Amino acid sequence: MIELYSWYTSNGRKVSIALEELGLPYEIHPIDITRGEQTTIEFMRVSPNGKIPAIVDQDAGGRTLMESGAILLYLADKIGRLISKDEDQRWRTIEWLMWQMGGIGPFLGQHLHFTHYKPDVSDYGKERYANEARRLYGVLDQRLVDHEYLADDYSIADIATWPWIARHNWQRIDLNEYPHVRRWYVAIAERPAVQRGWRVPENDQEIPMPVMGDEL
Ligand SMILES: N[C@@H](CCC(=O)N[C@@H](CS)C(=O)NCC(=O)O)C(=O)O
Repeated sequence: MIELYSWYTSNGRKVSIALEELGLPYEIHPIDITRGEQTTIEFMRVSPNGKIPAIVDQDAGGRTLMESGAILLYLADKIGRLISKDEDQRWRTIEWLMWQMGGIGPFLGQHLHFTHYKPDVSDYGKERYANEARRLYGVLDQRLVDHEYLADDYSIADIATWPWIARHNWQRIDLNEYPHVRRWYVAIAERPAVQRGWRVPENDQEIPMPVMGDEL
């Protein structure tokens, strides 16, 4: 049994989606980050950085893990799915997973901060992170021109990236400008495991769907 400490955010949803995809039994411990529950001593024993998501694997002697990228790799390796056994493909998956962890997550996070949450504090911040957000969407679109998924087969790299793209509305990004991202985004949104993972911990948010313009 995996114990999952999480909240319904882009980083949190990566892990609930992966657990649903892998069919691993888990118990959810909601950590309401809007009420500061991530800073309790009890939670920080599991996640010393004081951020969700984190897990405890009771089948592995109570092993704790923080950082969504590490958790996704751990879960994929534990079950032997969502990451290829082929060496080239395994490294391709890790490459795009790290691109998400170092690019999409931090920079779309800052972009959301300046554009969605605090639109009046800094024009410089707004412009800087909007430019980087558009650049990253362009990189993703380019990768998906001739790859169905980031590392060819659906993998933890897609699972890490998709919940951030699910906030395209808040990021004021029109997915019709990135047709390959839109195709990939919709395909993943339709997966039942993704829909289940989206609802963890229990919440009534709908998965945002792009306004469908011309089909590819
Ligand atoms: N690099 C971390 C980032 C985790 C993170 O930023 N989590 C956010 C929610 S999406 C959080 O816990 N925020 C609470 C806080 O910053 O106090 C990961 O990928 O796990």
